[in-house]
Amino acid sequence: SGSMAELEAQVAHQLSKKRFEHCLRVRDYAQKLASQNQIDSEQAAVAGLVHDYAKERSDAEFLAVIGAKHLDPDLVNWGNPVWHGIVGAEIIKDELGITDPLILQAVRDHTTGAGANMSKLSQIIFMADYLESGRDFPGVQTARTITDEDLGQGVRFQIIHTLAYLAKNERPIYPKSLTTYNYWVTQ
Ligand code: DGI
Ligand code: FE
Ligand code: FE
Ligand code: FE
Repeated sequence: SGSMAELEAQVAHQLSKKRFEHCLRVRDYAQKLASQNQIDSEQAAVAGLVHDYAKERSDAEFLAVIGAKHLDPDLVNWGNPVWHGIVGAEIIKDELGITDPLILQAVRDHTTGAGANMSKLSQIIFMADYLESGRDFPGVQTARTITDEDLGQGVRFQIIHTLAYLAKNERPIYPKSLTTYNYWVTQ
């Protein structure tokens, strides 16, 4: 076990073709951002490839893992968008044997960020998920340019726009997303 090809096959087996291809594009974009930011390309590749590994699991499975691993009890009040990274990291650890704490934390942080506590690898996966070559939203090219200039300014751009989107659509905002906004908005 342990080769990139084997990991790729394991991820492919758990996801729709469409979501697997997104994971391959996130891996590629994460490697590009890693080289621009002097971060280990292999860690970025693995984290990017596996970041959505648990996205297609049932709510029942996430709830079981929250209980079995004694994760924050408030997590039961959220849903797949919040669970697939934070709870998904536990599933990745158990099923894929990934133990690198930086990789697991980057998976946990990939949807909501983590305020002041984001490693460069977490920032890279957060941005690669948003900017991978298949993404096409108004402003994506601006966001890519900003992120090429300054990774942290990319994180700032994304969290500002995501929070505005969630509020406009009357979606609940996970506290960690707010913490990320409050930290990065002043950067
Ligand atoms: O898994 P992906 O679709 O590739 O992307 P993602 O993990 O960044 O985001 C998944 C979804 O989570 C996306 O529709 C936006 C949503 N999201 C991000 N932050 C929050 C959130 N949803 C809620 N309810 N609250 C949040 O704070
Ligand atoms: Fe995701
Ligand atoms: Fe994201
Ligand atoms: Fe993703």
